[in-house]
Amino acid sequence: MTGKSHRLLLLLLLLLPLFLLSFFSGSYGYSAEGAVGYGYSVQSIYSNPTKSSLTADLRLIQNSSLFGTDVQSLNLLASFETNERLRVHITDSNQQRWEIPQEIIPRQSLLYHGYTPENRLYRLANNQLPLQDNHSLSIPESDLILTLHSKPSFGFSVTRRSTGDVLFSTLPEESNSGTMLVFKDQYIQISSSLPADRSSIYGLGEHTKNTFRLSPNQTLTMWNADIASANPDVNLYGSHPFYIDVRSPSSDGKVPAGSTHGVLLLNSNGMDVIYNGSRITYKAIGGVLDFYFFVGPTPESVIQQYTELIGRPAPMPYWSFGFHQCRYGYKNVSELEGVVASYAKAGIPLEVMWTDIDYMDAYKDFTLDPINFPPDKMKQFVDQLHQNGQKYVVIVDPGISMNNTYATYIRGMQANIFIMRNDTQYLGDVWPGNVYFPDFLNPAADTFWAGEIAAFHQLLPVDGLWIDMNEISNFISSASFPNSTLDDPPYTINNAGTRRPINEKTVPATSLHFSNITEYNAHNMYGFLESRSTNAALIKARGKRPFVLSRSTFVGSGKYTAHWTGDNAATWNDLAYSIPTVLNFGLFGIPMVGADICGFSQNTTEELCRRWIQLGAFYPFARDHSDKQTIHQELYIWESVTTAAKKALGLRYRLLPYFYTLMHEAHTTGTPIARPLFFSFSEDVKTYEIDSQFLIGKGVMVSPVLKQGAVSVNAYFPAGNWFDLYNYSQSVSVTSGQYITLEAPADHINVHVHEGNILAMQEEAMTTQAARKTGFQLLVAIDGSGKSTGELFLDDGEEVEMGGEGGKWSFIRFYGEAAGNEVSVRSEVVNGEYAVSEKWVVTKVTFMGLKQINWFNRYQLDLKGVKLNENTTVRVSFDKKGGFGTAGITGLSLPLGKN
Ligand code: MIG
Repeated sequence: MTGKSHRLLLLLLLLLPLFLLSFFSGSYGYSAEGAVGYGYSVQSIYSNPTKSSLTADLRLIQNSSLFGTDVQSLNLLASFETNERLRVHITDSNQQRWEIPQEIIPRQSLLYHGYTPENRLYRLANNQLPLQDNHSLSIPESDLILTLHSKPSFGFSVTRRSTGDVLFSTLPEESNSGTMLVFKDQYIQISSSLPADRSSIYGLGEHTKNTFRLSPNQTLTMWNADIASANPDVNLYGSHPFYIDVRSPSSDGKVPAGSTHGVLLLNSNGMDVIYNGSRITYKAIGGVLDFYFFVGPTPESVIQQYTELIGRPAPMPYWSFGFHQCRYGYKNVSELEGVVASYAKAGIPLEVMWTDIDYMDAYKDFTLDPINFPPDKMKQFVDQLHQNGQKYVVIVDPGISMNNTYATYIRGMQANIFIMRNDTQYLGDVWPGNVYFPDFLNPAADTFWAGEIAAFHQLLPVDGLWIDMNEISNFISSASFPNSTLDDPPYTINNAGTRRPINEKTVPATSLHFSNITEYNAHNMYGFLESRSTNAALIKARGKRPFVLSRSTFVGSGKYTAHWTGDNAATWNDLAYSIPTVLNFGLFGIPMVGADICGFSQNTTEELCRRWIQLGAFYPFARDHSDKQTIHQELYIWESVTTAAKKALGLRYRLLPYFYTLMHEAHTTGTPIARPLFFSFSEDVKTYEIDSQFLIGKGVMVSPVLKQGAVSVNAYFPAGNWFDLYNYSQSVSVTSGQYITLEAPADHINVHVHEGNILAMQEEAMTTQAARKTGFQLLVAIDGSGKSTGELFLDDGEEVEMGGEGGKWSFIRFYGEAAGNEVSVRSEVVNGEYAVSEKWVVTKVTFMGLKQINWFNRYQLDLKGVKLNENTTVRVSFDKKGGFGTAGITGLSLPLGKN
């Protein structure tokens, strides 16, 4: 190549990004540059005999040149898979395309049969005008209606029957080619209009966002990447092409506030999702269109319906709800021992000690550094932790060091389970240097992985595994194959926010997995597959409920793993942004989630760390973690942090039975542990924008301080009476939603319980094991109508199944009532034997929210049916300000296992 052409090439390369930028900057306005597609016409429609599904043939209207050749004919299949779930699947009618394998996310198979001529609804005769009428699919049992439209070209809409609300509509606008269906091998575009003024959209991860509700004019890219979560608005470690749409009321009053549906595009390929308020546009670079619409109509029911499809969240062991301490850079066993001892000395509960890659010998998985973390000392250390009732978790990275003296590597080669490229193992570069990556699509890789984990567990009885770098993260970027449209696809997704090539710092798209599945297609699923494999391996090795923490996730990962939000920074913004991310993962079916408490990168400060542990104490997953170059940030380092941590974690530990019961609820129904306010108060449209507060379960609201220097917090209180969990006689009562300024001195975080809830709490302790031995205390917050309810799930905390058949567990429902001069709480027990055998008892009952009745007169108290003993005391107090009475009865010993 001559110098001149070199320069020309360089110039072109420099101009290309500019060109691309200008090209894609409009969210869907391609008209100036030429159409990206001209849409499809509807050729025929068949309904199946049961009338719960239909198929349609679509034919391309006109070829377009951008992003490759158009697929000429498409087949659409729509079906009501359940009364709550409508699926719309569109693919090439002549050729099999990549779809997520059934064994990865099991789902109903597509029924492309039974569509006989008698069932033909419509057929376009030769040279006829396109279909004039719209054709609908509906079943009486479902509130969803699907309508196929044909003008100006094919589109479909999904409507809620009961309200007439259009939920999703891909009807193209004639003047706007960005709204046409485009279906090419490597570019699929579909766009739905949205009622901008009534739609609140949440989800579409993984991204760090400064708000939980998505604000208009943004591109949400999905391509798993090792990009620090401290970077807002760019694609991060996981991909979740799922959103929920919470609707505000329609002006005609037909749509009630909070009417919610969910939309999943089940597609593992890289994509951009463009949201601009009145439109959502998908641009996927492969796969098929496989939409699932979840009818709701509540936020909670949408997530139940979503997780019914993708898999319910894995049960997490009881201990994992304790506090975790980690750091990148712990030097040796003695340092670990020192940290554990310092926590004990400071009186801060520490449940789980962690170690990052430092423990390994030259960063080789399943090895121990012989000098700093030698096997004998490590074994002693872990045994000691176990004797203390504490746990130990270590990190494992996917890259296996390419090293002929390394047994794991040799076994991996023998099993032939590494990802390939160009007929040889793909060579990446991560911590150990040269590495090969296990291909978790290969069943033999599961066997290999299970073997390695079992052997390591023999060496060191770890309690869980932390799987990092599984995007896959790679320190090098390998060159593209010449003219490969996989390595360099025609449409460039907005990777890293800079349209960086998809191959950068990962395994190249032309790499091959088991049965020749390309990395191009499987990329976003790697972390999911590793989680699944690790989960199974831990069950095999330990025979107990596994704990896996994965950085990379995909649709359905919650079935196998917990998640942390990755590399945040020790900044006040990162503190605040952790709430939207935690809430999003609840929507994604991964309820066990938390951010690195006190911040990962950059030096934290005493004040930030103090506020962070106050918030972090209420993350479902509560772990302090920091980067190697930063100052230490264990909670005992600063006195004020110690004090705040004890207070916040103290309440968390008292709430452990509540967290664990929520875990059970999440596992059985999918409902998140940490929830946005609108999950309980969807009729209150003001809650749709709240993301500096959240709920634990139905009725515990956390209102953290997120601003430097603040000693008060302006917290939103939905209607009703709220009781301060640190001071039961303090209540906030609002007849409609309202902001209230609360005091938040250095050591304090505001946590309130809403009327109508019963919390089964225990006492605080240094470990979850010790806390589980304390008496139960029922906190009964009576609501305006004199009622309240609560639940409690109990098992040993680590049997593999949670609440399974024949398992050793108890489930208790509590019902509180206040009427006239009487208050009561009673329980209904399922499987009471287990709780009885554990001798769990209620030692205290506190009623809150009692109306002004004659509580002053102690002598009128008659504890009907309550067996008193000499320890029983009754304390009744009345909060004159709020006008509510509190009655506490202590010294009880009521067996939990009995009604
Ligand atoms: O290249 O293992 O997100 O939590 O401390 C960085 C070292 C690798 C990234 C993880 C972080 C962890 C770090 N890891």
